[in-house]
Amino acid sequence: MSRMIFMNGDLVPEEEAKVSVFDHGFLYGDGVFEGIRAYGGKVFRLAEHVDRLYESAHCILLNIPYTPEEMQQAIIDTVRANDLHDAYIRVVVSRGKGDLGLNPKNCPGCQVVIIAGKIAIYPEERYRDGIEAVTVPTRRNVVGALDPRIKSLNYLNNILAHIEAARAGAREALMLNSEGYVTEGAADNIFVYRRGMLLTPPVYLGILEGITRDAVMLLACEEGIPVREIPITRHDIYTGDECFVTGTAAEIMPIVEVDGRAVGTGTPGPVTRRLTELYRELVLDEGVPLA
Ligand code: PXG
Repeated sequence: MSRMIFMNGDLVPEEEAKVSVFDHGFLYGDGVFEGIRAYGGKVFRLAEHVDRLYESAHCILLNIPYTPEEMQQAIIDTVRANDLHDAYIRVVVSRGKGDLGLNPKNCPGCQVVIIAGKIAIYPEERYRDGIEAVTVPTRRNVVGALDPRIKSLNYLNNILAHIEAARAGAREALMLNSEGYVTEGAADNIFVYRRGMLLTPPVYLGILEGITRDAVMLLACEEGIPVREIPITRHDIYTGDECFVTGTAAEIMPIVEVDGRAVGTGTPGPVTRRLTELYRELVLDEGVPLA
C-alpha cells in the first residue's frame, strides 16, 4: 500500500505527492520544518513542535494558512491515514511555487507537506556503549546571520558538520560558535555532567531550542539534578564526567569520547542512564492520542 502524504490540505498517495521545481524551498531552502515522533499511538509534544514551526515561520515572514490547531489535526490525520502507532513525522512548509527570482512576493501560496513514516531506531548497542564525537571545522551559524532557533529548510550548516564528523570517523559532530563556545551536534542538543551539575549551552549562543532538551532539563530538575544553562567550552566536555546529546530522532545518546579524549570513564554514566530511563517512560506516558 502506498504511503499517504498531506499536500496542502489533501491526503494523496506518495506517487502523486509532487512539488514544483519552482518551489522556493527547492530553489533557495526557503521554508521551515519539524521532526516529530509518535510513540504507542500518541504524538509526543505535538503542541510544542507545532508552536516552534509557527515561530520559525513567523521569523522568516512566512504565513501558514492554517491555525496551529488545524495543523495539529492535519498531523494526526496523516499519521492515522498511514495506520501508524510509532512514527516519525516530518512537517515541511516552504514559501511555495514562485519564479527563478528570490522575491517571495512572486510566491502566491506556501506549500505544506506532512510525511509520516516508520521510525528507523538507532541500534541499541549505540545507547549501551555510547558514540564518539569530534569538533568539526564548520562553525554553527551566527545568530545575527541566520538564527539557529529557526528550524529552516537551509540545513547546509548542519549537513557540512555531519559530513565532516563522518569523514573523521565519528558519529556525532560537535559544533562550536564563532567564539569557540560549544553549541550543539549536527541535529541534537548537547549536555555535559560535570562536578555534580548538568550543563547545557544557553539558546542565545546559537542553538535550536530543542524540545527533547527541554524535556530532559525538566526530568533532571525533578530528579534533583542541578541544571544550568551556561556557556561551555570543549574543556568542560573533555573534563566532564558524562556527556550526551538529545533530539527527537536520537532521544538521549551517550557521548563517550570527544576529539580522542575519553569523557569520564569512557562509558555511559549513571546520570545519562537514569535520564534515558525517565525519558523512555515519559514518551510512552505523555502525548496527544491519535485515536
Ligand atoms: N539541534 C538541531 C540543529 C536540530 O536539528 C535538535 C537540535 C534537537 O531538537 P528536538 O526538538 O528534536 O529535540 C535538532 C532536531 C533528522 C532530524 O532527520 C533532525 C532533527 C529533528 C528531527 C529529525 O536528522 N533535528
